[in-house]
Amino acid sequence: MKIKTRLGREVDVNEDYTVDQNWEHFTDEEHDRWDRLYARQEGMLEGRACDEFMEGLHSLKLSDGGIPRFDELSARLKEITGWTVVAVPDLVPDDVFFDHLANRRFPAGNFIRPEAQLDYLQEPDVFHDVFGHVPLLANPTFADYMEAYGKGGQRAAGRGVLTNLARLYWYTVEFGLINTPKGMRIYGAGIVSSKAESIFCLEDQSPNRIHFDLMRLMKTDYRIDDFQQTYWVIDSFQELLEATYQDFGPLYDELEANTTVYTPDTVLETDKVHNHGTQAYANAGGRL
Ligand code: HBI
Ligand code: FE
Repeated sequence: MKIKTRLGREVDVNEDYTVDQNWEHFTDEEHDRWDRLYARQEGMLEGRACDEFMEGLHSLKLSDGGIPRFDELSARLKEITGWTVVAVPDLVPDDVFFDHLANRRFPAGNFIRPEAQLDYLQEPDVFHDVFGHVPLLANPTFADYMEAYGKGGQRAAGRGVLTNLARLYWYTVEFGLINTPKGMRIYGAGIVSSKAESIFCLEDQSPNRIHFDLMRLMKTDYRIDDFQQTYWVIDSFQELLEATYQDFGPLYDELEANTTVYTPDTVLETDKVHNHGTQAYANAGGRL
């Protein structure tokens, strides 16, 4: 079927919104851009990203020269955790996205950011999706969590609580931090694929760093246009997986009964706080 991407391009996609990666369509310049982004970020993440991420990055050979071939990458990943990577032109509808995750397929954007937007773009491109998301899919516990999220998404959509569940994805899969014996580390894909946020999230005094709390987090708004004002910290991927291995039905009942929404900078008495942020960055106008 034909769809229109958010950038207005018309493309032919399969029923599940996938396309052939058609690796040959990338230019030498685009492969070179991947290599430069990879080298820059790999250096940045030494001592900042968690070991599980770095192990996945290296075992999947994401720097074999240019943008990875999805067929080869999928073959490697499938051996480890049963996940595969499929190409999509753009953001896909929520139900389609959840169906892919529930079946251990990760949809990755089939384009790379333009040179002028090397540091920041809002659309998920192949660097964000593959460099950012795929390494942790080689970790068995995180791999199970992502599948559980896809299945949960299908149920949440039916109950009209997708906004709440989307916050869980955002604050963990995209922007999560993890406490390790070596110190606080990054695991969120939105951070590991961003040079500036890799430093900001760990070293800046502005943002809150608060211990992961499922209900608290599902009531908290997030920012899509700038660095986060709050990062949520887990102790282990097991903690994350266990939080999702429960019936969310009663949680959704409570969210319907109590519709409080916290702003992204809120700190409560009951929060387990690692860093009570100054919010100096956001108060100064952030990116603007
Ligand atoms: N589509 N390709 C793609 N990538 C995403 O991360 C994505 C998506 N569609 C929907 C979506 N994310 C979110 O709305 C869900 O997490 C709720
Ligand atoms: Fe993402």
